Amino acid sequence: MAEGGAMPEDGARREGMEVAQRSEGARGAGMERMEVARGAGMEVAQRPGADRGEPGLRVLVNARLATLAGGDGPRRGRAMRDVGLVEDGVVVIRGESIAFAGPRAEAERLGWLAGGRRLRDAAAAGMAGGGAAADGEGGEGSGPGGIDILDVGGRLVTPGLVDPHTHLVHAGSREDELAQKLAGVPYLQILRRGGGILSTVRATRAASEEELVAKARRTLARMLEHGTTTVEAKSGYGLDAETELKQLRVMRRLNEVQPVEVVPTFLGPHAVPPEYRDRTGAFLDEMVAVAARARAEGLAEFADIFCEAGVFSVEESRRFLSACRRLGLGVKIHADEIHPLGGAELAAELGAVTVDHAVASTRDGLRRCADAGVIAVLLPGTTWNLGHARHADARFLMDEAGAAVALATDYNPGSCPCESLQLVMAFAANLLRMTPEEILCAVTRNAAYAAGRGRTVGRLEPGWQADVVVWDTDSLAYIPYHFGVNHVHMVFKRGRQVVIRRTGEEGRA
Ligand code: IZC
Ligand code: ZN
Repeated sequence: MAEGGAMPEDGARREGMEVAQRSEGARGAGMERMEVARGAGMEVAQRPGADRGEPGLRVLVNARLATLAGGDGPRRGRAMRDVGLVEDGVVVIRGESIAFAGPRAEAERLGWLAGGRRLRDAAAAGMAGGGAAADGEGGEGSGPGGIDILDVGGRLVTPGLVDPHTHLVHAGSREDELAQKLAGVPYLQILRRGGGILSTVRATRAASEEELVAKARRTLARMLEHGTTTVEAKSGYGLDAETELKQLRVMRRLNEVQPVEVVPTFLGPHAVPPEYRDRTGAFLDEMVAVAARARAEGLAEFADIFCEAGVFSVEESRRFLSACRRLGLGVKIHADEIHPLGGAELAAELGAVTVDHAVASTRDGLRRCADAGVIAVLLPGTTWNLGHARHADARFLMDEAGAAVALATDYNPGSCPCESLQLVMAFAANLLRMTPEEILCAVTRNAAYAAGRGRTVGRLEPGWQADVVVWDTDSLAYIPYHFGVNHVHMVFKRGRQVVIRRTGEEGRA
C-alpha cells in the first residue's frame, strides 16, 4: 500500500497554499503568471526577469527580523537567546543571496530603498510578492535590475528553517504498528520481531528510484510549506550496497528537481539485516566499503550509525565511524536514544559534528560533547511519539554544559512520522523547556551548522543564501505557543519565492 493509505498528493497543490515545484506543478491554477526558470536541472518558480541579465532586487520592508547574524559557529548555551531581533527591519535579496538585513534607517542610508516600487501589502494581496503580483501591479521598473519593495505588514521574518536529522528517503509507512505501540510493545521489541526499521527496509529495497523520488518530493513539499528550506537526510533503509546507494542517488536527484536543499548522510548501519544475523562484524565491514563508494562518488557528506542496545554497540560504532572519518566523511551518531550506552562519550571522543537524540546520555557525556564542540541535535517529536517519559535534558545542555543545541523532526516512518518543524518547536517548549529564542536558534543557525551548512544558510546576513520565511504573526513566541497549525506566510529559497499562502490573516496573534 502506498503512502500509508493517504491519497497521493501533488506537492504543488494543496489547500490555500502554492508550492513552486517543477513546471507541471507551477502550471496549476493561480500560478499561470509565475515563470518557471530552468537552472542546472532545477525548475522552480521565480519572479519574472530574475533569470535574465542582472539579478533584480527584492526588498522586504516593515518586517520584525530575527537575523541570527554575527560571529562564527553555532550559538552555545545562553548565547542561543540572542536571535538578533530588529524592529522595523528590511531584508534585501539580490539574486540568490542576502545583500542586507537590518534596520530600515540603515537600509535607507545605504540607498537600498531608493527607486523602489512598492508592492501591495503582502496580506492584502494574498499572492503578492510572487511573479503574479509583480505583474499585477503593472508598474515599470520591475524588470532586470529593478527593485521590488514588498511590505510584509509588520510580520516576523526569519531565516528558512533547517531540519538537521531526517530519514527522508524510504518507501511505505508503518501505521500497522500503531496498535502494537499502543499495547505497550517497545520500539526495540518491534524491531527484534523483524518489524520497525526492517519493515521499511523491505519496502525500500522493493521500490524503484523513481518511486522513492516521487514520495520524497511530496514529503519535501510539505516540509517547505512549513518553512523548512534545508534538510539533512539519512540512508539506512537498504542495509545493502545496492539499496543504500539507491537512496543516496535519490537524494542527489532531489537536489536537481525541487528547491529544498538535501544534505546526504550515509546510515548503512541502521540495523543488522537478517542475512547478517550474528555476523555484525562482517556487516560493518561491508558498510565501510559502501561508505567508501558513497564518498568516492560524492553521494554522502556524513556517516551515521544507530548506537543502541541490541543494535550496534559503542565499540562497533567506534570502529565504523572511525573508518568513515578516515574516508573524509563527517561523523554523526544516534546516541543514547533509549539506553545510556555511552554514545555521547563516543561522539566527544571522535569529534563528531553532532550527537543525536542524547536522551539517556550521562551528564558527563553531555559535558564532554559540549567541550568538544559537538552539537546536540534533540528530537522531542520522537520521545513524544514513542510515549517516553524522559526527554533530552536541553536545560542542562544549555545552562550547565554550555552546549550548542539544534532541533530536528527525525522525520521517519517509525518513531516520528512528522514533517513539521513547527510542531517540534512546540514540543521543544513544552517538553524541553526551551525559550522561543533558543528554539528559533536551534532550528536555524545551529541546525545549519549541524547539517554542515552553517556558512551558507541559517541566518539573515549579507552573503548568506536568501532562504527566508515570512510568518503569519509578529510574535516569535506565537509559533511554539499556537501548535498543530502552519504559521508560514511566505517562503523564499535562494531568493525565489517558493511558497505563497493565500490565507491572509488566519492564525495571526
Ligand atoms: O525507521 O524507526 N530510531 N531509527 C532509529 C529510526 C528511529 C527510524 C525508524
Ligand atoms: Zn534518526
